[in-house]
Amino acid sequence: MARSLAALPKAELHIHVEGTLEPDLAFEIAQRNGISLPYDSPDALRAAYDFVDLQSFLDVYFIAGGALLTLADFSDLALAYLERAHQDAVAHVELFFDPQAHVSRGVPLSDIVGGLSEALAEAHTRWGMSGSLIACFLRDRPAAEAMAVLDDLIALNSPDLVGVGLDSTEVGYPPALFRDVFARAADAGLHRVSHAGEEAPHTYITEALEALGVERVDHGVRAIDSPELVQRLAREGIALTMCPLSNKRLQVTPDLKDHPLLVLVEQGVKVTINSDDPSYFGGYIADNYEVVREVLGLTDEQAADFARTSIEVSFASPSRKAELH
Ligand code: ES4
Ligand code: ZN
Repeated sequence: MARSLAALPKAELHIHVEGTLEPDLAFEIAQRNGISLPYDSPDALRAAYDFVDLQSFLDVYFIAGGALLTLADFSDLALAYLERAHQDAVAHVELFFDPQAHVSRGVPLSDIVGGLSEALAEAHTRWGMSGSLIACFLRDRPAAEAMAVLDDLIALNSPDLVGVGLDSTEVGYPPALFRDVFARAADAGLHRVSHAGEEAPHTYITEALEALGVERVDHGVRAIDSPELVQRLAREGIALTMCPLSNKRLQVTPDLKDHPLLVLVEQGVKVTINSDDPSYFGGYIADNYEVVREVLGLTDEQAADFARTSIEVSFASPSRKAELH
């Protein structure tokens, strides 16, 4: 009898808070804000989830995220996710959020961060969960805009904000565009991660390491195409935060039998299993562990190793990591 994957204490390290917005909550929040979404109902929104690639998903993701306006919206959204994550024994979470998607609509940055922080504090009180925030810059928008948002984030001085990332449309927007932004983030003592090698080739992963100094790579699927890069990731202990259900739904690996995560582990790369945008991709973190077990044949020991790795490569404090190991 296989041990319950949901019960393994684990960290979630690749989770976009906007991607946890379930259609019912999107409609509830839109209604109380007097915003009309371009869908007739939660079911109609769900019916629009017929993604063929990253862009077709992002189009829906940014529309639904347009319902979010107030500090309470961000708090309610994050707490709903954290409660769901708690059911999957997530003991530590690093929440990605896209500040530009909201400040561009007039939402104050302090309300976004304030709402997310409120939910993290509540999850700590209720379940002893630890958590922090990683602000992701939209790579298809100008680096100067990201720099201005970074300055505002630094000025907020939130103890919850531990890092910056890079997400959204990948092809045509290479990491080096954000070299100066990430250098400033490093100067401010922030951790650095980046999506890379999801739809773009392995060269984007190498560029994220060299131009941005990232400590982890989000997705990194295409690393498998470069033996030199795989060796480097293993040697330097750069972890990949992988998301199998996302990769299937966005046709990055249409057949999960071809997902490289176990081969990468065999080559010595630190790999974690995460959910990315669970409202959109049909499963939360334990579902992602489960599909890897089903399709790639994970032993109990391998499953426990993924959970242990997630805690090890997290940005939790050394004392928190010791508690969770
Ligand atoms: C994302 Cl799956 C994925 N890739 C890139 N950017 C994103 N933002 C939210 N989900
Ligand atoms: Zn992602």
